[in-house]
Amino acid sequence: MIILHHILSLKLKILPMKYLKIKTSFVFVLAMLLLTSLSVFAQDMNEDAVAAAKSTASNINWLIVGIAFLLVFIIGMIFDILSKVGDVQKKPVINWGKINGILSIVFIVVGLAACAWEFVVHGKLTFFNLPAASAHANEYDDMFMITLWLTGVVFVVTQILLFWYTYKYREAKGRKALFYPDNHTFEIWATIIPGIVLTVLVVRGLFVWSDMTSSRDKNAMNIEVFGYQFAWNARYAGADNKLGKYDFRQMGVVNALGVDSLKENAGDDIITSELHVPVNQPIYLHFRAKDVIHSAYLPHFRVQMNVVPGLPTNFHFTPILTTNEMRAKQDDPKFDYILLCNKICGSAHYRMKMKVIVDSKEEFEKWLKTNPALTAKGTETNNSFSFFSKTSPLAFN
Ligand SMILES: [Cu+2]
Repeated sequence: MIILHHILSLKLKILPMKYLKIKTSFVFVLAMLLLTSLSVFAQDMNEDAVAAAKSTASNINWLIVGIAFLLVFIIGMIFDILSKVGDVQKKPVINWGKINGILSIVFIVVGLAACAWEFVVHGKLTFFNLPAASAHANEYDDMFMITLWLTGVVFVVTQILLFWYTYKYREAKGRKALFYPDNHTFEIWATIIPGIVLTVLVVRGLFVWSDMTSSRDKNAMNIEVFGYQFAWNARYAGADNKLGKYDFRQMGVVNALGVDSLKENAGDDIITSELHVPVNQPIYLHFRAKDVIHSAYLPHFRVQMNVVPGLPTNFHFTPILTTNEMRAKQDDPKFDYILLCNKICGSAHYRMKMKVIVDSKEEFEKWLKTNPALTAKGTETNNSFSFFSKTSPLAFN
């Protein structure tokens, strides 16, 4: 507590010493602890999370927590006594320069080790461990890895230098700081090199992004992805490959998507709760949200787009491996592609996901015909329809 009191008052200069008594520090820490625990419980948690939190709480060994607090308190007392002894002797007993220098080295070693651990252990949970299955995925991954390596190397080197020099030039008796205000040559290069590197990365990113999101392909299959608390629907454009108009005033229990089935292009639309897409077919996804901002995330296809109420967004991609091909490739018969919500959109956000199945074009047409169109007339049109024979045959071969 005394150390904390020193940190608050002297080291961080948050408050002058005379205004901050030890008791005040104690109350401050207590208030912080209380607030932290309150904010944890204030979150809208589902039942599983509440159960998990309760079991974690019961697993805390309060005796160890108490001993730890006591240890910190004793160490603080020792430092306080030593510094008072130094004051009386008019010669400091504690060498803070040395302590801070050593702590810098400890910090960088432990910090970098923790970074490495994080990469090895949790790196597996990121999408880089997920196989890629879209036409643009390889270029996207490539770009990400180049940026990660470049920034990673710069991060490690600069942090080591920063903490090493903090240690090397720590406060010591008789050492005087060198006044070194500027070095133009160094500053010019330190601006030009990162400037060029960042420009190359950003410009390449812009090209790849515009390529990924543009809708130049007129033969792309139009599919709407509709997000709401807490599920997804897909709407297929049917025989005309044109999505029918919708009106939010028509949204209700029966017509969840608010599609006006009597309007032009709408009758043959098909609404499903699974997203099937044919392989090697350019897909043009149109995103729409009912209530709050969601984010459609298809990790295997390296696709993510915010789904915003009142603001249509879209994304263009071509799946290149069917679900069955990917199952064989991964040697995992249970493998499935998935669409997840990647925006914390409410209490049941965690279950907002939709299965994605990449079919061969025959399988896809067969599946689509098992789903009814919005109107009986639309169903008739769809049943005699093959998307592939009416659009460019070049898309498949
Ligand atoms: Cu959501």
